[in-house]
Amino acid sequence: MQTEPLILHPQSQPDAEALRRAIEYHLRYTIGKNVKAAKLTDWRMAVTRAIRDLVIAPWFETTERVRAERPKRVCYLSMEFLIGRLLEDAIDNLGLDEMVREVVEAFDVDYNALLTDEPDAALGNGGLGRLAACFLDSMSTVGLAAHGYGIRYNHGLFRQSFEDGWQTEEAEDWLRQVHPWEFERPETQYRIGFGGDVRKEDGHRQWRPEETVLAVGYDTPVPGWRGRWANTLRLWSAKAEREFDLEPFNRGDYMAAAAPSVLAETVSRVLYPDDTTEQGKELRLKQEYFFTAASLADILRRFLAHHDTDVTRLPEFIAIQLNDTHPAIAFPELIRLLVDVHELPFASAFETARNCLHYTNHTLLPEALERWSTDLMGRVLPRHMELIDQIDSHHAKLVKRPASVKIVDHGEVRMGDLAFIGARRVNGVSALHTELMKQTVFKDLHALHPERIINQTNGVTPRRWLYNCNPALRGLLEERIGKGWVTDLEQLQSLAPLADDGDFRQRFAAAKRENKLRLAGHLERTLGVTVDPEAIFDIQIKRIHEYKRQLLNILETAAQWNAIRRDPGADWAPRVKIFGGKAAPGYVMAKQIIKLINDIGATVNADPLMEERLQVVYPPNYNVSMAELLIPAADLSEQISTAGMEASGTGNMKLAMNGALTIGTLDGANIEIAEAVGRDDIFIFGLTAEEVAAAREAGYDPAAHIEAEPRLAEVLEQIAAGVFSPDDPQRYTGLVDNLRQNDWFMVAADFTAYWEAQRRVDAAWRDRDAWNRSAVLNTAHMGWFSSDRTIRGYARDIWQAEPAF
Ligand code: 26Q
Repeated sequence: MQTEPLILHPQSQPDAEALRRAIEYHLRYTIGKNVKAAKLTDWRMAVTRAIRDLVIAPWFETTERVRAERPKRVCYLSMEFLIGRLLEDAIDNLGLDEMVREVVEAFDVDYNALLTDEPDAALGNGGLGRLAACFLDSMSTVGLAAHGYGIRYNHGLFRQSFEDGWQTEEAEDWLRQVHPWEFERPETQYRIGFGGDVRKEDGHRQWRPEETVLAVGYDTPVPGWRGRWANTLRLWSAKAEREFDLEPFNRGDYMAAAAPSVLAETVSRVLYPDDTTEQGKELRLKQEYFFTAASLADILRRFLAHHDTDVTRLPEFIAIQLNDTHPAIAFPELIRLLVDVHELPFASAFETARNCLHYTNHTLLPEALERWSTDLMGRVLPRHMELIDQIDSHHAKLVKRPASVKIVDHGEVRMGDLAFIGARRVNGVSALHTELMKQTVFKDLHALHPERIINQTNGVTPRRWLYNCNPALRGLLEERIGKGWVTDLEQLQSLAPLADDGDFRQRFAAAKRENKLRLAGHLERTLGVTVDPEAIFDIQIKRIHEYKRQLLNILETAAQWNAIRRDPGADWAPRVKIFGGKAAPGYVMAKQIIKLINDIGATVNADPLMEERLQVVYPPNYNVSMAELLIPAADLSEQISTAGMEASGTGNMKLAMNGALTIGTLDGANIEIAEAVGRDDIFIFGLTAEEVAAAREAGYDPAAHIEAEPRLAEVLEQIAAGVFSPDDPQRYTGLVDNLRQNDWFMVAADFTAYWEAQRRVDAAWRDRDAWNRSAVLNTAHMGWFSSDRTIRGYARDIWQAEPAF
């Protein structure tokens, strides 16, 4: 047997025999198994190593090219990267899917099982983390010199299961097995300090931390399309300076012996599972500072080594993007490095830092805006607390600001204001969201700095979210419009005329059907649930949040159950309502909503009258991989947030791109999607953001709406009476009272409009050919929502960086 390591270049496609040898080589020498003894995971590891070898050459070439040409570098700092699986993505990227399948099957290994054996890298909560992952893909595909920086959590987002319909959480454990994509960089270590005090030494203020933790870098190559370019994702892991104490060990006190490493390593142990702020948690602040400080130290080291010794030139070579306020401590930290280490005057440090930094805002929800008490900040980061005060007064000197503008207020540091003041550009993530930023949370700051806020509407990577997850549609597209769309998604436009071609519509519908059957098979295997592929697959997948209004969806489902029972003979459009999503473990109302969906679902599903009419399915543990299965199978996409509250949404884009029709409010990027696909091919309903604000202003009262809508009144009475929870009739008293008396998210106000929009959906479904035409047009008009477009926008308007392609 030939046992040479395989080092192939993607531009010279490997042949099947070389690939076979490479896999066998890795199985033997990297994994230490022979063909007879190898288990599925061993095979997966061996295949992964063989594929990883293929991205090494482009990775090194990119590094060389960037060294030589010195383009401006982009550093994307994000507390979350919700990546999902990497193997299939890499194989598809390199164009090797058929060959790898063949080779793997020749070893008598199930290829699909091998791909799904990989655990998801779930280092994020939802939209913000997934956006960061799409951006990594796009930055490599358009050829930007970029680094992602984040945290290598030992435990990603928790695993969700349902016990008697209630959410329970279990620790996620993706690093139990070796993560075969990463390279540990033990030589890339930085010492990160916490606590202590600040002293004056030879005229300089110097921070003496009380505690230090090492940040160790782990690099994952991020290949762009066809391996033309590859950037790096560098994740930091916390390590103790002193692993372990011998003295207590010798005494037999093993716990005390291990204490130093247990404490230090806690910093990167687990992702906070809350997608709004979990206010005031000391460990969270330490995580934020830990990865931000390590990333800045890394950026500065590289700049000094390769560019210049004049740190004021940093902004010419480096653009740093802050993904929300989580890394906003970067502003005082960079000033600290420039003033305390490089001895720049404060004003010059302020300007230098500000010219490097850019901040993306992802939410207007007041409870999600980060604030830290000055006590905590002063205790954990005493020098930064001083600098924040100095930043605040310096800003006051620079502009004539009203008294309302201050970073430190009522004993709290407002991180949004800190990030705004420290950034050269601030961006929102959809047109509406950016407007609302100007009118609400950043009104005063916007008046002082009117050029600073700009919009960059989100996008999603068409590689993962169309090409890879939807092979059926991919095949059809390749046949009719070629492959150029994969890196130039606007080419989907040329599908538009085909919407009028009956044969094409049939083929498009057949691809959708294939995806629905694939999902049906999965639900059967994993849950034992049978779904009818002829029904409308009506899908709402996202974190469970009151503003996202899963409640509106499930209340309408219950109303439909009532209506069908009253008139089972009517011509009902059959539906399968599919929900997916996790609730933050401490979010009591969200967990109640999950239970209510499961309770109503159980009642509906047990009713023989609902057969072939209505069904509710809620598979547990929604994650990136499940999204890849659900999205291509969706007929209807639920995007029904209270207008003004969803910053953008990105699931809305993935679903429409895959030919689902949207039922949605005029919120976030839904507005831009509606403009792109046209009002005839989308179901828009409900209050606008302005109307929501006006209704609240006028003293909104849900009671009037409930009274005017007997369908809703009936459902609320049923829930309150325990119809769906006979084992505990009082279960939803609080939930129903809240809807009747308060209803901050305006479920009652939008219920009738939603019900009517759903009946328009039913009617549209009856003319299947017209539906299919709309579906084609949705895909055809979604090209603008590629994250390649978004990234080119950031490069042009924010970073002033030049993509290579
Ligand atoms: C902060 C501090 C402490 C604990 C948790 C957090 C935290 C973590 C995650 C706060 C917010 C998040 C995530 C926010 C998020 O995902 N926002 C979504 O961002 C998407 C990408 O821009 C948008 O499409 C969504 O509309 C927005 O909700």
